[in-house]
Amino acid sequence: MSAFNSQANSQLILALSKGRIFEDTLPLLEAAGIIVTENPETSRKLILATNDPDVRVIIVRASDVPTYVQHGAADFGVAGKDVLLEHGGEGLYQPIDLNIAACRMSVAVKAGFDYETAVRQGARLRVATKFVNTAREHFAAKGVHVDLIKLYGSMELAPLVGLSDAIVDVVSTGNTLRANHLVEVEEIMDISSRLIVNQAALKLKRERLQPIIEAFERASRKTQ
Ligand code: PRT
Ligand code: MG
Repeated sequence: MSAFNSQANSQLILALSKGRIFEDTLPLLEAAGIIVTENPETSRKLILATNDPDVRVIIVRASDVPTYVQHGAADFGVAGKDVLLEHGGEGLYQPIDLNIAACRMSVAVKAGFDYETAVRQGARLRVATKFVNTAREHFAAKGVHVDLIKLYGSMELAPLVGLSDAIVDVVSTGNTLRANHLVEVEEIMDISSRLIVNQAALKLKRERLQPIIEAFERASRKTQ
């Protein structure tokens, strides 16, 4: 069996995205006695070593984390609820909300756009978003007809150039919306990141994974 085969029972691979999720996960890893010894911001490596020769971290796009874990290419990972709702959660065990990378999913429009009237009049609303599943469900539950426009980033631009009437995006400080003259007109849900575990790995590697899950749980409770 190759050293990289994640089914080797003592080897663990953790999938993280660079930036806020990586940074907010470091203290949780430390609580489990795991120190990442390389920095993804300065290294070009996509597989990072830790102080534990059996534990490695892979760096992937935030929206790819559930895919790596679902297929067992990573044993566990950390992903936002926004990303998990789009992925669907198939093949994933989600034992804990880590309460990190907190934000909210909201509807925003250009300042001056009369959202209430547009919704009430029942005209089709053009909504640009990366989160098409969440947006579809939100507007369907309200009985609002929407044309969804799938984007992969910079949603804030869409209403400014007439691509859409509204956007559905995650917001934390609201600075990006304000800088682009957009206003939040509806909050869809609170978002935070969860620990996700491959269902087969949970059974085959329980001895290694369980103490880490418990340490994450204790540490994330403390920071709440
Ligand atoms: O950047 P990339 O396209 O690779 O993917 P990503 O944006 O999904 O990844 P990343 O690392 O930026 O975010 C990872 C996770 O962090 C998301 O899935 C969310 O669950 C969570 N999170 C928390 C956020 C934010 N806060 C956040 N503010 N994700 C994105 N943002 C963006 C937002 O899209 C907007 O463009 O930051 C901008 C708004 O920030 P404010 O502070 O100006 O409101
Ligand atoms: Mg981003």
